[in-house]
Amino acid sequence: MKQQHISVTRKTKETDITVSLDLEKAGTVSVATTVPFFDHLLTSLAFHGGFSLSVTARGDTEADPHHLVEDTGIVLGQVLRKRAESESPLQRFGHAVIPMDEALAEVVLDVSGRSHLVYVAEYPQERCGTFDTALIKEFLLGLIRTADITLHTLVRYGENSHHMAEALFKALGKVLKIAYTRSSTKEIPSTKGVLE
Ligand SMILES: [Mn+2]
Repeated sequence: MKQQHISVTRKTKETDITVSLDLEKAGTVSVATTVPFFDHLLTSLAFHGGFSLSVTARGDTEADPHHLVEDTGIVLGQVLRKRAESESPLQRFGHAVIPMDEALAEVVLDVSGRSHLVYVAEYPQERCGTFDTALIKEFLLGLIRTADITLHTLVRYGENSHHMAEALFKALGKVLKIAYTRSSTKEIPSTKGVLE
């Protein structure tokens, strides 16, 4: 049964987050997390990935948006996990290299069934507006742990943290679209014949 539109809500004492994704339908992007630069990054992710994404997130951001950003990664990962289950076999692999002015970001994804993150980025400015660039890794860790994916994210260079982070999210959007598209073959893309 083809399940194109996937929605997950997760509520804890710290956050209340709903993520809805339709990878086949481009153009409907609505992101409201109460953290403006995070909204900007997630909007870029979906817009340049060419898919529909809705994110609403509320949480204990008064002191620090850490929980909210990490938990949004967790819920997006849960959505992607459902996508992998409903659309098997997937293309599985994706790769994108995206520039933004002086910055260059490369993202490589394997929907492997195993959680692994390689993250290389040295931001020259610690913050984009009020957003701490250290939270990007927390988002990615939340994502890979629940999606069960192998993700390599490399910001190769750049002089402006905003450009570097945005290039990374654009590349991630493109890669999600590629890897989570259903394969035209019926074969599971593994020599083991199974992805788990
Ligand atoms: Mn921007």
